[in-house]
Amino acid sequence: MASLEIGIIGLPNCGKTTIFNALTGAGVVVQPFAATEVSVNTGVAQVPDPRMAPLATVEDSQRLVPPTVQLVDVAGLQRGAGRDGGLSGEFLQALRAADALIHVVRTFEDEAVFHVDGRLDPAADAEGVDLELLFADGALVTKRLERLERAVKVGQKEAKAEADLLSELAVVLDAGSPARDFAKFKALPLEVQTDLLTAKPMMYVANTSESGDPEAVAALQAYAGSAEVVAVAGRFESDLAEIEDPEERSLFLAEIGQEEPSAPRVAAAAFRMLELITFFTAGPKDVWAWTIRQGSNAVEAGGKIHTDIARGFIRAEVINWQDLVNAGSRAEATKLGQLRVEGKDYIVQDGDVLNVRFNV
Ligand SMILES: Nc1nc2c(ncn2[C@@H]2O[C@H](COP(=O)(O)OP(=O)(O)OP(=O)(O)O)[C@@H](O)[C@H]2O)c(=O)[nH]1
Ligand SMILES: [Mg+2]
Repeated sequence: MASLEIGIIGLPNCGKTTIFNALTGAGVVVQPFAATEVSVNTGVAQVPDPRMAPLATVEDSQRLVPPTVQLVDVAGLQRGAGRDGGLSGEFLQALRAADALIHVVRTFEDEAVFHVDGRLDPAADAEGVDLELLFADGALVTKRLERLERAVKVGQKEAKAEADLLSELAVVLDAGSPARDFAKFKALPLEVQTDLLTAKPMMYVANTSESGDPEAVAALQAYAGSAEVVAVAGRFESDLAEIEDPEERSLFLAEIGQEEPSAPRVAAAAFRMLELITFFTAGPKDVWAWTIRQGSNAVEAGGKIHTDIARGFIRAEVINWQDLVNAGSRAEATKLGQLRVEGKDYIVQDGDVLNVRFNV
């Protein structure tokens, strides 16, 4: 899997670029007005993992290599933008390439910041954007059906089969359900599966004031149902990202009662929705965090590190990161019987520290 790509969507001026900056520390200029032109910021966010530092202490490692996620920040989704094939090409392309979406919803109150509807209603805002995504998918299905029409008329079986599927999907979308709820989704052509925006895993980020806006966040969660909602004090944290001194940062964070920046919480939620887990390799050189799909076996995990490791896989020595940290050293953990030897079929667990033996 190439580097994970997450698209950031939301109404104009809800704070997408601010959240992007908070998560990437990229320092992209934010606009106090609703920008209408399409612009796409791309940045790489390191995903700090609090398990890495204690591992580095045990292994006396010189550096930490956290996983990274590519974030794509697009201009605000205007109401009606998804209708009549309205979403512009660059915008759609950027979103369709994404593996998942972060939907930013404004919960902060600030008279000085323009809101497209002049009022604060997080659930309605979220629903409005979700509707535009549905419209965009509806337009995609319609276009594809039109293109298939001729082939269907002359009796091409494959075209007919796809057209039937698409017509069923159109009914689902018209009823207001996302494409991910379509029972026959997996039967759709692959490129359709990836292009459908409402099929992408999506989580919400509430862009809050420093107070955390508990009521507005609860309202958004009520709308979001089982989807995750993570609250981030966007402006505060994007200012925080510019402070370099760690001690000063801690003091700043303590002001809003947080121990650490929100990036790890957002990342953890994103990993959950994408069904990804993290395993580690650790030694004197570095502690490295690797991201793999839930349910991957030891060979697949090894392949993530290097293709040679998958090819020449012999066995993996495995220990849970907490057990290793508690034991204080590999030698001690071995004495305690916590270091296991596993074969190819071992299903790697989140938080495993792996040492893969292989020959080439
Ligand atoms: N008070 C307050 N203002 C914020 C917060 N987050 C963003 N803003 C302000 O809201 C305005 C818009 O923020 P952006 O991050 O540019 O919003 P955007 O969603 O990227 O906007 P477009 O790209 O134009 O759609 C800026 O003036 C920000 O400073 C916040 O948490 N609190
Ligand atoms: Mg922006």
